[in-house]
Amino acid sequence: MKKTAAALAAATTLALLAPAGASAETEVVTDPRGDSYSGADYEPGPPSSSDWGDITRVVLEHTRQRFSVVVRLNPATYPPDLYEARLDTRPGRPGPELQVFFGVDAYDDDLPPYVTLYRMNGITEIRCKGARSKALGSAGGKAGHRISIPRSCLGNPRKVRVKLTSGQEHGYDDHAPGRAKPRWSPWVRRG
Ligand SMILES: [Ca+2]
Repeated sequence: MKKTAAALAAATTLALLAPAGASAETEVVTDPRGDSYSGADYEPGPPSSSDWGDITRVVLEHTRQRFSVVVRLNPATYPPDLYEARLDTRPGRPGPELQVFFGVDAYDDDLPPYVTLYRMNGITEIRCKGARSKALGSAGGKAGHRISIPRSCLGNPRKVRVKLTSGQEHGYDDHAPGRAKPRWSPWVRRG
């Protein structure tokens, strides 16, 4: 018994001594307040500001078992109809491999929050048992949203980066990171 406790203490000490950057598993993306656009941005002309889906912060967490995305919204804006996350899981290959849609049903917020995964062809859905979706705050995700996906559904990648967009059926609201165009987050290694 004593031996187990000593081993545990040693392991804890080693974990505490490990350099912080060696097994980075969390990345935080901050995005400006007040930079969400109306869906009319597809029209020519300067973008107009929107009261919808203004992302302020995204936390990406990559553990041995799961990959999670936590989105925080500017509380002065309404939750978007949906979020789209493009996931790049293969550093050696151009472009994202996966497209993930999540959020709360725009017409029936009594339905449970959803998360669906597709290959980047936009057609093939990846069945993912164990993917979780949760609206944060009241009023259908007023504070933001959290999804958590088993790594096995992503092909057990060593690292992942994300382009996140909030939007409506007719257009996008906000990108994080990125303003007029989405940009990639930093790579998030498996912890
Ligand atoms: Ca924003």
